[in-house]
Amino acid sequence: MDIEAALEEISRAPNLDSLQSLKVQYLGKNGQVTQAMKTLGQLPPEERKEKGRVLNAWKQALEEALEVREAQLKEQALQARLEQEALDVSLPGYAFPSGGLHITSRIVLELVNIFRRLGFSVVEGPEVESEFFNFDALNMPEWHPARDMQDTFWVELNRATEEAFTIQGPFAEDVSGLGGAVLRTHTSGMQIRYMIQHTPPFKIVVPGRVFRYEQTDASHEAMFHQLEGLVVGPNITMADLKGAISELARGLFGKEGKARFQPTFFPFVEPGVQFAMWWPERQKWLELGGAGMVHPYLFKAVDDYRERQGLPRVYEGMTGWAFGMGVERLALLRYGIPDIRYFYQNRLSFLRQFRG
Ligand code: FA5
Repeated sequence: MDIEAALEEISRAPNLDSLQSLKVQYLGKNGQVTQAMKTLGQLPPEERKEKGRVLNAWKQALEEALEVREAQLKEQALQARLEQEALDVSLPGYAFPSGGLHITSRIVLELVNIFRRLGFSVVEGPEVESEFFNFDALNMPEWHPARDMQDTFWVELNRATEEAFTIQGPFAEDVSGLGGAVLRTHTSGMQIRYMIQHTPPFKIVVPGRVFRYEQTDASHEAMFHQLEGLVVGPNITMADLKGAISELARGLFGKEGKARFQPTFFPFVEPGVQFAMWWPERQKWLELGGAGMVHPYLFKAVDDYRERQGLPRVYEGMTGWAFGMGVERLALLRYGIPDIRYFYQNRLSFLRQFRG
């Protein structure tokens, strides 16, 4: 056996498998060195000693060479894997598209923030509303012609819808007194809900979605948003209402912003007005909503309800004003959007134009 050639072969073994076969070939049970060692016993003693020493030296040299090569090969394999799995942290990242607030949400926030600065609280109410809060308590009994102004989606009652429009907590009552369920046609029902649960004075705004069974067109949607305002206390006057709406106009349109009021009718206010705001940029008036002094009927309906709950009457001698405005209408006019139906078609090319 040529030990030099064997060591050379081991040092060049291309991979761990071939190294393993070399190990078997020389040092395995039937390997060349092992076999040679087995024949030592047949040799004469003086030869045996010398041959034994040589074979042991070979064995040791082979083992060392195998070990060195194995370490080299393992190191090479590790390097190859590290290179393959390397992560180049200097590569530019992927640009993930980022979302933004919907144009309606932005306007609602803007409106609500103006009122917050004026000391109003912001509250919200249920979208499934009872006939009582949406109509009756607002001085719109079933036979009242004003109900025709708001074509209504009726909701079939089940536990979930009942829970949605029942006043919770200490005010919970048998829903049978509240009539049928509707998708609220305006946010004005929250005037009643809030008054039932609170003692004046207070000032609130109520943003929210409302629904009407409408033939849609460029300025009418079946689902849109309103912002309701309600201020109640002793000696609240129409002048306060004009002041607040004018302040809103300035908040939205800057120093030149102003408001205009024209008489109109809503069953839940007396007197009633519709209001418009001056848009300085385009030099024109924008019709935005309705308002007026809270009708005494509402205070009576609320106190009657409270009395049925065993609560004191707190609205006698109070006055108040309320307003309700269309959020999308404001956006349409302010941004010159030609059609209200764009708002909820989820077309990104439209929505992206209003991302902040
Ligand atoms: C009301 O809903 C009254 N609740 C407002 C009110 C509140 C008056 C408090 C007095 C006191 P009206 O139906 O006019 O009123 O609607 C108010 C505003 O909602 C309208 O001026 C308009 O801006 C918007 N609006 C009404 N119908 C639609 C519709 N189909 N699509 C989009 N906006 C609408």
